[in-house]
Amino acid sequence: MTLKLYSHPLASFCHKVLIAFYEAETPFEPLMVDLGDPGDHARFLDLWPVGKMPVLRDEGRNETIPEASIIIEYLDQNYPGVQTMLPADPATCLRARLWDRFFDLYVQEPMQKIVFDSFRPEDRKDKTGVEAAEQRLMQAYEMVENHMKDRTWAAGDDFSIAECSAAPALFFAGIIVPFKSDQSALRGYFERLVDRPSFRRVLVEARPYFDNFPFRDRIPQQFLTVKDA
Ligand SMILES: N[C@@H](CCC(=O)N[C@@H](CS)C(=O)NCC(=O)O)C(=O)O
Repeated sequence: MTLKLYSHPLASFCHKVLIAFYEAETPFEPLMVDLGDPGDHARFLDLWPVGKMPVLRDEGRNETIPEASIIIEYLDQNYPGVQTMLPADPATCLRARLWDRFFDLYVQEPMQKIVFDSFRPEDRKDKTGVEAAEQRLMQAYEMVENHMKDRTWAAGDDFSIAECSAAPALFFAGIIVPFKSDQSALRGYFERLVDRPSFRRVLVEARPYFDNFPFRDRIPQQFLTVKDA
């Protein structure tokens, strides 16, 4: 297998790339990285000293590609499958890339901040930082609500890199800071994401690891029994 994806089934940034692989139906070999295991961690740092997953290793082209968005673009350029994630039309592509950045920076990052803070001992907790992250999530939800009022997908008519980012970001963030009951466009968008077979598959693969998620008790029942489409 020429494409190896260093990843973990519970990691939200890995979900983003897995969705792109499943949409494109591109074959690859998933290599699970346990950052809690010192040996695994050291080997992973050799590959990408930043130490963040996912990382793609393309043996055929002798390339190592980090960063989820860049991996998705690399796959589109070099291994286009049945569904491309970067729209061909430049204006639509720019919009897709904007919403990809939006979901990474303003949903994934604050969500990660809250998750990582939950692992800290009581006397090292960053209450102010967590409150700011919660505010950022609520602001982001309202922006998605306004943007998605008359849209199916964030950048246009087709599922794109924006949805690869949106699905895991909204999944984990929505568990921690729930969407408001009147945010119907956001809720509808999230339901479409969850119905997408590529993301359903990702959730099925993540389910055995849900116990490692610190907000496990808040995961809605529907996701504890999620099945492949
Ligand atoms: N900017 C990176 C972020 C990746 C990221 O934060 N990955 C998490 C897993 S979802 C990770 O590896 N965390 C380990 C750490 O921060 O030590 C990307 O887009 O790929």
